[in-house]
Amino acid sequence: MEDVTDLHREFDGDRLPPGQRKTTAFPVLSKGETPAVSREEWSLSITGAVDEPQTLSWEEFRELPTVTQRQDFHCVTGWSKFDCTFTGISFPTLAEHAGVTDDAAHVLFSASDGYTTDLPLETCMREEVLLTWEFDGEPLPPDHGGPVRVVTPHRYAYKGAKWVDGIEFLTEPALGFWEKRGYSETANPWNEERYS
Ligand SMILES: Nc1nc2c(c(=O)[nH]1)N[C@H]1C(S)=C(S)[C@@H](COP(=O)(O)O)O[C@H]1N2
Ligand SMILES: [Mo]
Repeated sequence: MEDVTDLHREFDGDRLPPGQRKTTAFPVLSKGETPAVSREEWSLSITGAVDEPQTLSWEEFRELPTVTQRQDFHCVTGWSKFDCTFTGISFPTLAEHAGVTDDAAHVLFSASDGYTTDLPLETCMREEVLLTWEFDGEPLPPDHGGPVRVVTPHRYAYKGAKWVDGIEFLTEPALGFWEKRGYSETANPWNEERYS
């Protein structure tokens, strides 16, 4: 298993980012109800600045190479959970499969509850940005984003869309659900980029 719990070094920070407290619980933070989506019903649409827009079924998605990583999880409301084990497909693997075009600069993730979040493409093109379906060896629980969610251990967790069902490659930045409501577009926990 890959261990990426040391990525804080890249940001010259402690493992526990400033203003965070460690929790062993895994709180649920959702803007609304947990949507009921089975693996069979789930699909992922990939659109925008790509060679060929496509929609992957669960089976097609699962044909891509997978990784298992140990990661930390930092919520902007102030809690951090260490040593989460996630299995999934890395964002660079997915981007390569999609054939991202040269003019792509941002990525807008969307989810079945209407949630959206945006990140620069280069912030997504990291091996630790995962589309994950397994937490600590078990199927990802619905409340935590199952069947498939995104995790962004180098950014506050609101950058990781639970119940992800769409990835749009953009040539310009966009504002997602929390970014429209004053949360940071960059969201680096080691710089305490909480609000914009
Ligand atoms: N689709 C969707 N993704 C989401 C959210 C949401 O409301 N809807 N909340 C975000 C926020 S603010 C956080 S902190 C994390 C929480 O993940 P958890 O509920 O698994 O702890 O999911 C993020 N992803
Ligand atoms: Mo959050």
